[in-house]
Amino acid sequence: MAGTAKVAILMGSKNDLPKLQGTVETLQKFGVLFTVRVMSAHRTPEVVAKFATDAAAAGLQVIIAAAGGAAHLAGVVAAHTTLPVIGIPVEGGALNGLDALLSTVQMPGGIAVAAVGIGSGGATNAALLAVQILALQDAGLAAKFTKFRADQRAKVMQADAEVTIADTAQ
Ligand code: RP5
Repeated sequence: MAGTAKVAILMGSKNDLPKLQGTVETLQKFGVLFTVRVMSAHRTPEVVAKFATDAAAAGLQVIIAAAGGAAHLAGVVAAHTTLPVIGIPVEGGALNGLDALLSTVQMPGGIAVAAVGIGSGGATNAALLAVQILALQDAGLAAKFTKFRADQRAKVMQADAEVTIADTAQ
């Protein structure tokens, strides 16, 4: 996307990309400018360190880091920046993402990573959380987020009206 990216979506492997569809689509839906990069905390550690160190000066405001297995990408990124870092544990591998979830969420005190859940819900929520962070200083984005919540509520109310069966108790 043209312009200055506010959010970076980092992933440890190109193989993670299909799992991040919700992240990409949600940021696009809100009109948030972002960049997408593949970099690995263990395969290209120097690239990760440089990217995270330079991120704030490059105009980024939130970093989303997705990784599977013994997922340390989000933690390593957080160690090299004061920007908020959101970690997505990627589903897959021998433990189906449970290893990534624990690696991402169990950061020792002192370096924070905001961990979302495994799966498509987590991928979408990472973007929503990034939007909420950016919206603190962007009234237009805050209005879009408020409308998103209202629309979501209306859909549930509509579904309730469609499926509700009147009390059959006599
Ligand atoms: C992690 O290891 C990546 O984030 C990926 O989820 C996992 C496996 O990577 P590949 O072997 O598929 O490249 O670093």
